[in-house]
Amino acid sequence: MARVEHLTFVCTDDKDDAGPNNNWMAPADAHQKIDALFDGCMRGRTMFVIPYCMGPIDSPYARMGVEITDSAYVVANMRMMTRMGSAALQRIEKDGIFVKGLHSTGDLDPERRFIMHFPEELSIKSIGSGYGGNALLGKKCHALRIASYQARSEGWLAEHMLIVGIENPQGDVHYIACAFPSACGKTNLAMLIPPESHAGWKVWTLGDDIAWLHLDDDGLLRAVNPEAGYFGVVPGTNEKTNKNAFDMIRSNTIYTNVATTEDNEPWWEDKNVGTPKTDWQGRNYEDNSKPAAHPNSRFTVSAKNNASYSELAEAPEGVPISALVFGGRRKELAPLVYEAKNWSHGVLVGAGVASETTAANVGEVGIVRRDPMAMKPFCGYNFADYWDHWLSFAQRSSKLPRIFHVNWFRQDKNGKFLWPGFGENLRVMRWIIDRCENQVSARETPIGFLPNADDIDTTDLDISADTMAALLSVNVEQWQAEMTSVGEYLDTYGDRLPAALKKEHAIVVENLQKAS
Ligand code: OXD
Ligand code: MN
Repeated sequence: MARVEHLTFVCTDDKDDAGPNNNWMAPADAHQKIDALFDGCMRGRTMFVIPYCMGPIDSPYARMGVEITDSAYVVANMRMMTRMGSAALQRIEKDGIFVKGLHSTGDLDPERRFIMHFPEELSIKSIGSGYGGNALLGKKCHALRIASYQARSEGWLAEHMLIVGIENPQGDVHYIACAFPSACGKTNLAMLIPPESHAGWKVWTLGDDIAWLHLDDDGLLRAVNPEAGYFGVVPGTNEKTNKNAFDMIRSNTIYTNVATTEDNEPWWEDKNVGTPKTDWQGRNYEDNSKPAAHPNSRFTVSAKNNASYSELAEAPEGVPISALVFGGRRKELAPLVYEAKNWSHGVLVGAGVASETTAANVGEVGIVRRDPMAMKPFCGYNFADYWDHWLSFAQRSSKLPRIFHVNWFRQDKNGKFLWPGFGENLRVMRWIIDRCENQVSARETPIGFLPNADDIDTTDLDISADTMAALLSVNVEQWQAEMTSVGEYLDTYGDRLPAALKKEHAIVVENLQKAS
């Protein structure tokens, strides 16, 4: 029902290349261990061979893979989530290079389960789990862990980011890529429906989970979405929270771990239609104290089902990115939005991302953990080297996008959300665009640039000036504690930590000290 980080390994020759952010095993030991589990595991089953392409089929940025699996469920999902089949096979024949993936559901015993990555061999072996993130090898395993490793040596970035196009009433479109940890609303933001107060605005979805970012010949950062579908969290999806998604999953959709109604319709918490008869495990649903659908139940659907799907999602050259946005789920501390002072500071902002854990991973929910660039579970190499790679972009282009941080999840003392979220997040995205176009000034604070009180449009929104002030405040003492914690975290990367990142950290600490 979820990713299993404790059973997920990056197997590089040198342990330090995997870094403290990954579980590591020597490649030979890992092969031996997992091959023993694979031995005979498909006997009596059907073996499927899936050639697939990540990215538009004719894009220079697209990458190929072949997944071998004994799960028809995986085949059906990969058919929606990737460009799979003969076109991919032809491109593999042409390119001659592809990621090799081997998957079996095995006996589903958690004691006999591993998800292992061999970035130096461009291969993946996964056994014992049928969960999307562990079994659809094109997604997290290939498009993030293996691709991030390749991207470093080839000079690009593979990121856990949605890509969205925001069109103003004059028809200008800005493309923005946002990295939020799992189950923090990436799919909702990627498919946002402008509120009634925003007549004439349109939002176009390019991707809801992964972005591959390349510098083009002019120094612009361009993004393609390697995926062709969405594997989204179902609970909470309804007419109000995400109408595009709600409409999109009415047909040709695979539901995983949802409850069902008497008529065998899928049901989930906050669907607001129908009543569950059977829970996600197929039991009669009687105990109302527990959710009927698993909190990480999912839909899989082709991107073409989405009414807001952008045609440019198929463009081989991708789209130019105006802004990169990091975010997390934080009850307190992080303001609604702020802008990094420059690219290197933005890398520090990304490295300091933290979020309360969700049901997308096995383990306790609601604990704050560091999730740099929302890539903690997905970076296929040492984070210290990854930050160094991010920092290096400043030497390669003077046209890099600006970097921002958002937090939709601030709460008051009673646990009530301060910001309405969902479609209203467009108001924050507008400020981000205004900043990129040099249309508004901003308030300089020790942690970055914050909006002036009037620059976030709150027309028709039932929100008081005090609440806005709380959302846009920087509590120096709390931030000092935060920066101490960020510093301690960064120090766990030892000598490999880039000096430039340490310097950025020291600058923020000093600015906070001056302000206190
Ligand atoms: C996902 C995740 O499934 O991030 O996209 O867990
Ligand atoms: Mn994700």
